[in-house]
Amino acid sequence: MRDLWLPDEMRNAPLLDPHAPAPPPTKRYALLLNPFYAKDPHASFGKHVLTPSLALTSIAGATPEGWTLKYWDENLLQGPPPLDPMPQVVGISVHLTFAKRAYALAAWYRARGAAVILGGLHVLSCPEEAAPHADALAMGDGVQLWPRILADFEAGRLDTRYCATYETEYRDDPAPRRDLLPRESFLTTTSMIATRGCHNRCGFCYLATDGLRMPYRMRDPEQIVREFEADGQPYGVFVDNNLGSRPDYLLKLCRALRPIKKIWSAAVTIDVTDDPSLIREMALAGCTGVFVGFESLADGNLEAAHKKTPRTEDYARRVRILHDNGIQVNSSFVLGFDEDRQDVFERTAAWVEENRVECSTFHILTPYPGTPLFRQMESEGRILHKDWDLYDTSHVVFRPKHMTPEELAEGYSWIYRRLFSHASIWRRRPEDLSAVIPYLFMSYLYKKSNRVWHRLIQARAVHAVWRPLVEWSRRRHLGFRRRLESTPVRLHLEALRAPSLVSAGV
Ligand code: B12
Ligand code: SF4
Repeated sequence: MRDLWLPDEMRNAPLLDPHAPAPPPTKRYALLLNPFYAKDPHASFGKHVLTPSLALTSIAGATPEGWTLKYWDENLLQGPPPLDPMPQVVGISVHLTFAKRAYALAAWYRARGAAVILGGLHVLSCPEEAAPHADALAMGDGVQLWPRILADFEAGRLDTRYCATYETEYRDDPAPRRDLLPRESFLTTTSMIATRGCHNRCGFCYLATDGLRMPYRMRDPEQIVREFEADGQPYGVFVDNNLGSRPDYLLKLCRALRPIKKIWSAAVTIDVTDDPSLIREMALAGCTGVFVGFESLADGNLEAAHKKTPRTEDYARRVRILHDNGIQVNSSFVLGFDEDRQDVFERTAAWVEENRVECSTFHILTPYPGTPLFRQMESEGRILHKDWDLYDTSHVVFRPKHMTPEELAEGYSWIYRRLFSHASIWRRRPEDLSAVIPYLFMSYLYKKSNRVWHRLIQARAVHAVWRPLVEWSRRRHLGFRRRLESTPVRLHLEALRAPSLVSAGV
């Protein structure tokens, strides 16, 4: 595979000095940590700083009064997390790809007298592995558990495991504490989540993990509007697994968002286009881009993964419905399914270009522990190793059926090179000439500027540089909306296309 530029700070976590001195823990002071993970040099380094995860800010919202909190995300390249003042409790979010780092951080703080609580997806999938590294595990919804954990800690009766389901009334959850985030480090701090769960249960998705019960839950649209307004940003990102799982809910949400005149993007499945009038409502509510998990262009792969989705031959028409409403598409594909042969890379790239899909994200098929896919691969003896650091969807960790692991890795590298190339960016430019310049601008800034991203992140200048561009996109979108409102619903709207942040992969 070709050697791509990856500076040391993005490849290796900051050093944790084993001898670093620390004062005694400060009472009722908790540190919330998002651990480092190595970045994929094929993709944009901007990805992490577009919008933060809501895991820690959500539990922060549920913190009992009297506690002081600090938020630290190691991926913002500001060095190791602080030891002074020394927290009494450290809460760490654990995903598969940074589990090892989370355990190292846990050991560092425990050695200095802090109690460590581990929570997050990986703790739920692999509790036995995580347990020795923590004073307590939070399994499942941390918003329910965090106040209980802190209360038990204060009372000196901390348990080793706390389990929660996702079955409480979602509307009763407090709003996430976005005020704790370093605003200057993210393009937007307004990550939002309106729903939890998904109507699908694809065999490769973490939602299919054994024992994970995540029924579909929704917040009131008015709560979302209030959160969006309160954070004061022009652009928000919905981090829901699938904002379109319940079209009736999405319609209500769009109607509530429309008056605030902000722009947003969200992940949806392509069946959201079953009703084109819903897509128009999304556009009128400020949606400028969607992230769509197409996963594969082979129906057999999707059937084997149990993904309920329209036939792949209909994907192009559906992309057009989104485009006609000024909504740009970031298409997400998984490579290495059992029907994929060596031509999958070329065919997928050609489809993306032919349909002028503005941005694409690729993932090497990765069997997450606890999922049906993992069980299948393990029973077939196809798992190559269990080094979770490499389960990041940019490394091959299983033996593909019709390729060698090396061929899959090279194909993944090739397709990113091709889609991030000058020629491909140009081929996919919008048909509407007035949208070409903004599209090119955003594409180059996102896809071809990793050296710039590296500097911006280190200098904490991401927000300052992007904010004017985001505001400009919002204004252009408002102009587009006015024209859309005055256009009969069934008219072909191609000429009205507005640029969006999705051309930048947002
Ligand atoms: C935002 C996001 C990102 C952001 C930020 C990631 C980050 N770590 O900071 C970006 C874009 C950078 C990103 C990148 C990637 N991501 Co991502 N991402 C998400 C997304 C869309 C939202 C996360 C979120 O905010 N959820 C909402 C919060 C409230 O829910 P939660 O995280 O489950 O947290 C709750 C509990 O788990 C618990 N909890 C969590 N932490 C803690 C800690 C404590 C102390 C306690 C008490 C409780 C607790 O309480 C929380 C409240 O209920 C999720 C999908 C999703 N909707 O969850 C995928 C998801 C987490 N990502 C995923 C993947 C695969 C990736 C990538 C590997 C993909 C890629 N190749 O680029 C990379 C690698 C990054 C990495 N290693 O994390 C997978 C993870 C699968 C797994 N088994 O680990 C997910 C689940 C998507 C999916 N459906 O497959 N991602
Ligand atoms: S549609 Fe997406 S979020 Fe839903 S189960 Fe499948 S992969 Fe997971």
